[in-house]
Amino acid sequence: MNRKTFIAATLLAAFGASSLMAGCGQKASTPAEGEKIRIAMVVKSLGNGFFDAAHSGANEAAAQLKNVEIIYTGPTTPSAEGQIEIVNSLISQKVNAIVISANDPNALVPIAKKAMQRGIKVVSFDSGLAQEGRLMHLNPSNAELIGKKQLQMAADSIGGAGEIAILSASAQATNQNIWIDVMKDALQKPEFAKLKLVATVYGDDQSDKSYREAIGLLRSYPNLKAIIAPTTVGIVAAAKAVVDENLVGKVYVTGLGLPSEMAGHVKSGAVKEFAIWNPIDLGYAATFAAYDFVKGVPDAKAGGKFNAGRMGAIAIDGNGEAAMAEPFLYNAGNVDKFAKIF
Ligand code: RAM
Repeated sequence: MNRKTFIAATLLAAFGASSLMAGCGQKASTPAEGEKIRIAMVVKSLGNGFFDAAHSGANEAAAQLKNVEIIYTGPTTPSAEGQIEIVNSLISQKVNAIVISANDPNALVPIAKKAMQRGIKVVSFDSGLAQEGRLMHLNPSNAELIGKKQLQMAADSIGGAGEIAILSASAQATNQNIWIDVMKDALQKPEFAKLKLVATVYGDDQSDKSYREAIGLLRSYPNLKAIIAPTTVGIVAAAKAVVDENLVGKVYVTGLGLPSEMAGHVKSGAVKEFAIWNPIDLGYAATFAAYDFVKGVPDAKAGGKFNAGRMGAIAIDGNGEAAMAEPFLYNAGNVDKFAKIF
């Protein structure tokens, strides 16, 4: 080997080794002043209007924080496997933070831990990761409130008594399962004693599957009075099924929906009222939270707080959870006004 080829070979070996190291094991350090911060928002699935709204909130936060890039991503259908693959690739891309709405509280923990070991700040929002898989979880609101409000809306729609069914998102979704548990507990209480839960089915936050499941409920339970869909995808599909089966006025749909997607179904009469929090604010605040963790702000920890920009400071409890505002109720009186926003 002459001198030139020796130098080239040495350089190549050194480069190869360092790029290998970059790919596995090195810890991302706190970004220097002026360095671009890359925050990946990993949603349950793409094509869901709720997450599109959260994305616009993340972009708003990025514009205010300056020097922040949002990488918006998610699987095509809501599966933990799809999200694991995505997080793996975000680790190789060495993003600074991952803000995730998890399709499963536990299945994603090992990959989230791997990301954190590499210095990536992992924050869950909307649908949580188990505590050991994230630094913080941002709830849209109090779970108890969200669960009970949905039963209350169902009871209001059907005069307080009758058969009800739940059309949920995917069977492992952290957020929906927490709310369903709250509903099942509340059904044991005297105030909801006349509501009878006859079935819980899963539409996987896919319009076609949700629609088929809703049709199945309507045909299997002829005395059904209400369908509660604690998912913005499911509630639209259930309302369409009620209209298509000519059951408007006999079966009412309620749950969590986006005013922009629900206005027509309030007009058709399939839905009297539904609820939701502001998904734009949720994405906005989650992005601010991730930013504080990336910056190593001392208060950004369990028992502390984070700066949520135009929303002020938000407290983080001892379990690393934070919560935003109460869900808001929509009906014929206000749905058109909010339909213009989200
Ligand atoms: C769907 C998703 C999301 C949930 C909303 C209410 O868009 O399942 O996680 O928070 O509904």
